[in-house]
Amino acid sequence: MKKIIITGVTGQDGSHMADYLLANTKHTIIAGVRRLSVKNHDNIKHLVDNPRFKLIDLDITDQSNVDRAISEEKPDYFINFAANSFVGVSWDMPENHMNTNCMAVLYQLEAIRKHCPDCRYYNAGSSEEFGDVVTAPQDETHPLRPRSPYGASKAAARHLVKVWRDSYRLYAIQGWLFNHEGIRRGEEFLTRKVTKGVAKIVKEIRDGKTPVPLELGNLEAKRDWSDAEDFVHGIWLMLNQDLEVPKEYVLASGKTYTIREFVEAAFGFAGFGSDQCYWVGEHSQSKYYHGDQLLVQINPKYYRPAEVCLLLGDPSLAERELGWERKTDFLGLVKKMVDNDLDML
Ligand code: NDP
Ligand code: GDR
Repeated sequence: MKKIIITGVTGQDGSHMADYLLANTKHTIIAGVRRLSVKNHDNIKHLVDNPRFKLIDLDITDQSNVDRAISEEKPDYFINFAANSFVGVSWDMPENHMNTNCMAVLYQLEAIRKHCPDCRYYNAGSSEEFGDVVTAPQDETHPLRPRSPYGASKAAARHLVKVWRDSYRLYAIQGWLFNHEGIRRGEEFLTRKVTKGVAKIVKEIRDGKTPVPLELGNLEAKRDWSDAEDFVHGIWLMLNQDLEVPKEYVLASGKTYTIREFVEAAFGFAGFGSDQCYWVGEHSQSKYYHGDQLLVQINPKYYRPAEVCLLLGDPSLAERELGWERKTDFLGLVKKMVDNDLDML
């Protein structure tokens, strides 16, 4: 039985990883949470009575806190999902992104080097590191060309992980994960904002009210979306390679869709079929109607200072070398999220 520290357990990936490891291994999960005035433990409330699930206070931006947690627990694995993960806000708080997504990684690597150098370490890397892409699909050889302070913070962390891996022979890796979503996705991210928005419009119409249209930004960006539950398995495979020097992999679906296509699919699963709906106008003037009901309009405040226009990952190396597979495709993911948000009405 091994000890696994997971950070970011109140978020989407950390909570799915805790579920996955409790169900599929006998290991103990040490779940790092930061203290907040109002607890936001919804994603882990089903785990708190599990004797293999222990909560500890862990703010990853506090070096002494990180050092103490690692020296006291001496974990066999450390999985770092904690981050300021919202790209859109990273221009407004770049220092926060650098501190949380990059400096905090340095604190973790140093503490592991000092206290438990055999610990296997994973940091959550991102397709946002590829940014202004030069080839499609993007694989492990694509250059790092971030377009946001968030992407830059993750790219900088990647270099730190490599330097600590090469210099101290740590089992330290950072996969490149393309967008992954699900019913625990934060409500400000595009997919969940849309599926919650669709459910809200369904309710307003059901209650005989005029629906308040959903407001979005750039509809033309393309993303490679998968189900987060498929990804935690891939991360665990990455952490358990039978190699002295571990490799880093891309996890993605290999398919890409525009924001507009996500919106159409989400409304479609709520009964607003594309045969009854239509777009009017272009770019910032785009509007989506069902009959004379306005469903979606653009609010320029959701445009970003610089956009990643196309993300399309090539997961073939992970499939071939790790034996990684996905269960849910794009439409399955959209349906699952819409059904969940309709059920919550
Ligand atoms: P979420 O935003 O859902 O979760 C982020 C987590 O980080 C939350 O639990 C949050 O805690 C925690 N956190 C933030 N700051 C701190 C801090 N200072 N100390 C301790 N914990 C902190 O992100 P996801 O689950 O979606 O993503 C997980 C990781 O994967 C992130 O690093 C993200 O950047 C990366 N990633 C995600 C992708 C995706 O599509 N989901 C794709 C590629 C990479 P709290 O609840 O207290 O706010
Ligand atoms: P992303 O996710 O930036 O890809 O980062 P997000 O869902 O925020 O944006 C996806 C795309 O949708 C466009 N968009 C909007 N986005 C939001 N949030 N809100 C809107 O109203 C809106 N309208 C259009 C965006 O411009 C963008 O093109 C996610 C995060 O999980 C990161 O942590 C992770 O590293 C990357 O995925 C891979």
